[in-house]
Amino acid sequence: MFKQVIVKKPAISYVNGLTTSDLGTPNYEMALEQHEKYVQALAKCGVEVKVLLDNEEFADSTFVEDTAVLTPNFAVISNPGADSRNGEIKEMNRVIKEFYDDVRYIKAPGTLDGGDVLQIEDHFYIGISDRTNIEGANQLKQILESANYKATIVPLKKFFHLKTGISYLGNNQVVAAGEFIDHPDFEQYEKIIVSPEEEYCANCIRVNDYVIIPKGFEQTKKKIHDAGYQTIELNMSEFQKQDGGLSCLSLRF
Ligand code: CIR
Repeated sequence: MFKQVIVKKPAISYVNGLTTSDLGTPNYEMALEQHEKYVQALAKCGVEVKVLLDNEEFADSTFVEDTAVLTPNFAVISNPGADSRNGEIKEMNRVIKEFYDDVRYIKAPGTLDGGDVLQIEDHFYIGISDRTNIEGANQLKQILESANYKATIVPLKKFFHLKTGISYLGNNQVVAAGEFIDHPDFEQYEKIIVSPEEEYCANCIRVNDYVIIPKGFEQTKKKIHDAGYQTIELNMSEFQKQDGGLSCLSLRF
């Protein structure tokens, strides 16, 4: 069960944030509206939502997931791999300390984005990407293993972040796309397979009794329903334009 979620309102500068997509510039008003609906969906899932104020200095800071990795007993403040985002951790460190007494840190030369970390029960998978390097991944692995979690490092081939291509629903089931469909590290999990046209839907979030999915991916939605889950669909168009998905917009704990 998740009880608490942290999100951050997009700033006007959001439209000038980092992206590799060619989907165009986000519409700020629409992004705000979509963000509000995201907050409402989380509330419907029964969590308390802490909404942080927007910060013009950090265009990508609405993607709070990248700044921390949270476990029931301790938090790890990440060290985001993009220079323009690294300063986001200063505020998040203060916020996280309101919730956690035990806070650890990923330190340079290690870099790590929370989007590269997927928790499946007591096993954490840590992607090596353009944002997370081997030093950062190893630091997190050591922190987790010292707390008796399992940790596996997964070098990524194509996906931006690990969780861009795989999500955990619970009950040993993952939603997987692209390189994760046949990946040996995930072979023990039952898979809901996402077709190449619906790849964006591989990033979805199970929050208590619901799976929140992006709107417009009918095949994957049906597969998730057929697996027995209730879904909430959200239009994510303005976040997809900046390489962001559903998981990126929150820290859930
Ligand atoms: C970035 O490039 O950092 C943002 N535009 C997107 C971050 C997405 N975050 C995530 O997948 N966890």
